[in-house]
Amino acid sequence: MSLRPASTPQQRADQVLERLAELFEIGRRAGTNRPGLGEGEQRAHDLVASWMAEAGLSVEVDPAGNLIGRLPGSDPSLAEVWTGSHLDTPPDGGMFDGALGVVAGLDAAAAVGAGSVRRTIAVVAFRLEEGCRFGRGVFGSRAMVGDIEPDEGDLLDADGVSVAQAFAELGLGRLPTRGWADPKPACFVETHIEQGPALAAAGAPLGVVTSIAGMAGFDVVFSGSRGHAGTVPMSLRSDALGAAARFVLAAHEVAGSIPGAVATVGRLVALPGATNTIPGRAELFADLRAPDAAGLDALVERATAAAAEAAAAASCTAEVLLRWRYEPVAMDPATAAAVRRAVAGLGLDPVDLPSGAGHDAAIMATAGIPSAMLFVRSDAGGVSHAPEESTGADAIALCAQALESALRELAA
Ligand code: HGY
Ligand code: MN
Ligand code: MN
Repeated sequence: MSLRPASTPQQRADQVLERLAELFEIGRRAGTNRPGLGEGEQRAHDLVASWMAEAGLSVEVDPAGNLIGRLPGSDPSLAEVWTGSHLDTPPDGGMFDGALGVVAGLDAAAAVGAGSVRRTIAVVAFRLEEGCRFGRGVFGSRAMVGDIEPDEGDLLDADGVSVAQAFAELGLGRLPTRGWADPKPACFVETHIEQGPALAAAGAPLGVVTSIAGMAGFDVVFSGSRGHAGTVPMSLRSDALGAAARFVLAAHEVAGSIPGAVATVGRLVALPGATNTIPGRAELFADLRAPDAAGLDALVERATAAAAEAAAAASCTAEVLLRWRYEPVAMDPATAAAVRRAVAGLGLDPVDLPSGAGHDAAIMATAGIPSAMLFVRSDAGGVSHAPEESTGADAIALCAQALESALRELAA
């Protein structure tokens, strides 16, 4: 959809929503399917690159395949102001997760206009933010700040395709081995749908993020004894799925006992997967999160102990493999204050809130780039990572204006 010169807040909101709807149709089934480093993400990058070019931004694809559109400021010697998010999605994802931050960022940059502020404004679409395809995400932002593990290219998806292979198949060459966010941007502002119920409960269309939760991801393998479903007495079984089931419930209980902590097992495989065979092996991935470091430590420690206890109770063994861990990180007070002023400038009471979801902003902040997040109210009970994810045109219109004024102040 070509760029109409949208001027009124409503016209801008309409254009943002039209673009999000166009992106939503890429890989559309119940929701949108744009797995990171996949064909759908690439189509989204190509579409947004065309919108950036139409808006007069210079377009670059960096060594990690991140898309960066730049609106020149009047003083190119100054560190840039960055905004953006990601364009990949979980399976059957919603219209707004990630894409809102990129499309609203482009809208706000275009509203600011070239040369009207001193600092160049860059709109960034980070590659492979979602961890669901390869078991680890925030790839583009981590690559940019030099935080890619040496063996990360070997991570496989469910079809046995590696990160390195998917990266090469998109024509992106070889995985980058060192960071390049140098000179570092002056700051980064990520706009994102809240993905929770807090803003709707507060009757607020916009929120300002205070901090982003810490999280740890584990592969857990339970090993028992495969056997005939009909001939092995219950007292003699080592049922690996039985151990895994105990672990899942124990992990939920541990998380429920730690303030703000959550534990999710979204993928569990019982092998050999035959209906009349006792599973000798069960493989699962545990996603553990907590708002603070002490909570995360307690959650990881107690969930790890729960795996051993669950295995022993089912006469099995457990192997717990840490795949990644990101510490909780605070948003930069000065950058967040600019976002808060922009929200207040619309006559709204800025609502401060933490983020339970992970974001590229966490990687940027941890790398020392002053970062902030503007949250947009989620409707439908805050549902996300699902086709029902939604917000209202009112919140989009206010988000566009708030982001524009925050960028004007930060890039002045
Ligand atoms: O998992 C997350 O929090 C984000 O959606 N990648
Ligand atoms: Mn997500
Ligand atoms: Mn996201």
